[in-house]
Amino acid sequence: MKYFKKIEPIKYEGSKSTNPFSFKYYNPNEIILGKPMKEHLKFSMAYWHTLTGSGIDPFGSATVERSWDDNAENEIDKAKVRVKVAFELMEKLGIEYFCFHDRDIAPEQDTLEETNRVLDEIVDIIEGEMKRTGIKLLWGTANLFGNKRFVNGASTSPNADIFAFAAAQTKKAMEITKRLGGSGYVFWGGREGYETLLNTDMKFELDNFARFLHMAVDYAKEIEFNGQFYIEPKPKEPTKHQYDFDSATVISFLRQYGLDKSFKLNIETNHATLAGHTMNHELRLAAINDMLGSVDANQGDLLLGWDTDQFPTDIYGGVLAMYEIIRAGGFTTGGLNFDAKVRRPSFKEEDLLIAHIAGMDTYAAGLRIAARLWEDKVLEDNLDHRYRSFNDGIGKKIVSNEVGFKQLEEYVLAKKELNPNEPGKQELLEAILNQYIIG
Ligand code: XLS
Ligand code: NI
Ligand code: NI
Repeated sequence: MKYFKKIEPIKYEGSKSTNPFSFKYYNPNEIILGKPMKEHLKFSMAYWHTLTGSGIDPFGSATVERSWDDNAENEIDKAKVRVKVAFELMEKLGIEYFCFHDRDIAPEQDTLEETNRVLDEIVDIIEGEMKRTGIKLLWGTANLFGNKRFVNGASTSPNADIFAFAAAQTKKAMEITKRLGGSGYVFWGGREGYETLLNTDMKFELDNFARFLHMAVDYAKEIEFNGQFYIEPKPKEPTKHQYDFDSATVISFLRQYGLDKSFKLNIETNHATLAGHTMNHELRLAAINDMLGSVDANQGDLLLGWDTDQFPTDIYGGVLAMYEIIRAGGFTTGGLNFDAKVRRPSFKEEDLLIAHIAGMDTYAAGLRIAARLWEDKVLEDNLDHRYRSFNDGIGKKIVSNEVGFKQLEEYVLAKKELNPNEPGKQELLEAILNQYIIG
């Protein structure tokens, strides 16, 4: 314990506490809906933003102050120190999971062989820290977008050698994920998309993308990696059009290529925003298709059109997301991964703690409120009432597939007057939701 010496492990102090280094709503072992809060929420730290985020933006250089980086002699030493920092930070916060890309934990070297050797060295240290602390790997992934070789995509690149390189890199990332006992592996199509159709064979690229994923499924079987595969939808950025646009697009792609039994979705709030959807829409769509896997918990700025990856502080979104997760029966292999970075002016080391506390409290409060909504059956009772005309009579015949157009025409002609429509009660439900939120 040496990088955050001045900060005690973060404790739950309740909503009246004025201590910035305390949880106001997250009380890890408090039982909600029959299980501890920490099991509902399964918080995870994103290694890339937290350990490698520098505060750089298109207009300015790094801003963050990180004493551990300054004291390291070279990039490999830096990577080694960061492992210790990461685990100390998670211990202080009581975060029990983390996620990483291969290139966040270890810097790329001149050859793939050398890169993998350095990667193994860092994985050794991570494995030791996992044993020491009991912290687990939620998912691993490969960075197939940062290096300039991926300028035209990875598995959708027009260059077969790049496809091959992406496969080799993914193979290794799957191996280290297995070695670290990861409960999942994410495919986020970093540059799997296109800038202009003038130079793009869309069908060929999509076929290749599916070929790549089938190879991954085959290799997982071969090495007995039993973790869950996820696809993380995102509509745009870095390419103008990303193939994994949103939940609906990904689900239909997986079905078309016979991959739907092997994948679930990792849904990110900011990506939902960019796709023009709410997060709860994306979660519901995944859930009703039995594909709700994991969540990248962050938020975007509605006034900006890019992936700002802010820590989630929007309570309304937190409630509705947790409601969908409860409704879907909770996480199994997945969790809430803070794919979020501190703002550029939040450059102090302690800001890393403050930001995570804010995100954890937002989802913890969201869980508390969503659990009450769920227990009181506020929305579910309204649904039962709203769709009750399908419980008997002609409605029942429709849902049990007993009638077709001819019988329905006969029914209408005989009936003369249709049952009246009822109001949707949107404002009432929104007002009730406010009552639950404000208390
Ligand atoms: C980028 C993605 C990325 C994935 C992992 O927008 O959110 O961080 O979660 O590759
Ligand atoms: Ni993400
Ligand atoms: Ni993102």
